Amino acid sequence: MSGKPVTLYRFRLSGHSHRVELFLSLLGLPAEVVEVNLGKGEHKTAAFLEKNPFGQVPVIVDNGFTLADSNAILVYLASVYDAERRWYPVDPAQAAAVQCWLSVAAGPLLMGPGYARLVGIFNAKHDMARAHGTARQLFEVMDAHLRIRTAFLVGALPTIADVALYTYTAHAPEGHISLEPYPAIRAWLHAMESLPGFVPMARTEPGFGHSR
Ligand SMILES: N[C@@H](CCC(=O)N[C@@H](CS)C(=O)NCC(=O)O)C(=O)O
Repeated sequence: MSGKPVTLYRFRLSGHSHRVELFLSLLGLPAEVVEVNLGKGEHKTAAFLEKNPFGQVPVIVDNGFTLADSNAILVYLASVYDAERRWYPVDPAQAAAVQCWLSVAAGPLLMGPGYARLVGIFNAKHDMARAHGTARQLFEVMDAHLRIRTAFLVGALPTIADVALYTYTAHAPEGHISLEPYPAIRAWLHAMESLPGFVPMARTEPGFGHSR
C-alpha cells in the first residue's frame, strides 16, 4: 500500500459510487473524494470524459491508474489492497460465484431496484411496473439464496459480491419497493451495516428531484 489516497470521483446520490466508497471504507483505505455534479452535467465535460469516455461515475485514480466501472473498481481494489484475498477469493469456484453476483449487480439489480429508484426520486423515464417486476424476481431469488447460506452471498464471509449488491438493495424503498417480504435480505443488510468501516449512502426522499 502506498499510503497515497485513492481519488474517487463520485456523485453523492449514485449507488454505483457508494459501492466504491463503501469498499474503500471497509478496506480502511484513505480516499480523496471529488464530487461530480451530475445535475450540472459535470460528467460530460471534456476533462471528465478523458477519465471515463462513457461519462459516468464512479471513477478512481490510484497511483496514476485511472479506472471506471464500479464492479471493475471493486475487483481492482480487492486484488491490489486485500493481500489475503478475503474480499475476492482466489479459489476458482468462489471467484466465479462472486462474478455471477457482479453480473447480477450490473443487470437485474440495476434494471429492477436501480431503475425504480430513479423513477421514485428523479421521475426518470423508466417503466416502473417492469422495474418492480424485475426487482421482485431478483429479491425472491436473493432471499431464498440467503436463507440457505450463512450471513453472506458467497460463503461465510463478506466478499465484493455483497458490496456490489448492498446499496441498491438497501435503497429499494426509495423506488417504492418494500423489503418487508424478504426477511433473509433484511438480515443480510443488517450484517453488512454491522461490518467495521461500514458507511451508509444518504437516504433520498421519494419525489426529491421531481421538480428540478
Ligand atoms: N456500469 C457503470 C454504471 C455507472 C452508472 O450508471 N453511473 C450513473 C450514476 S449511478 C451515471 O454516471 N449516470 C450518468 C449518465 O449515465 O449519464 C458502473 O458500474 O460504474
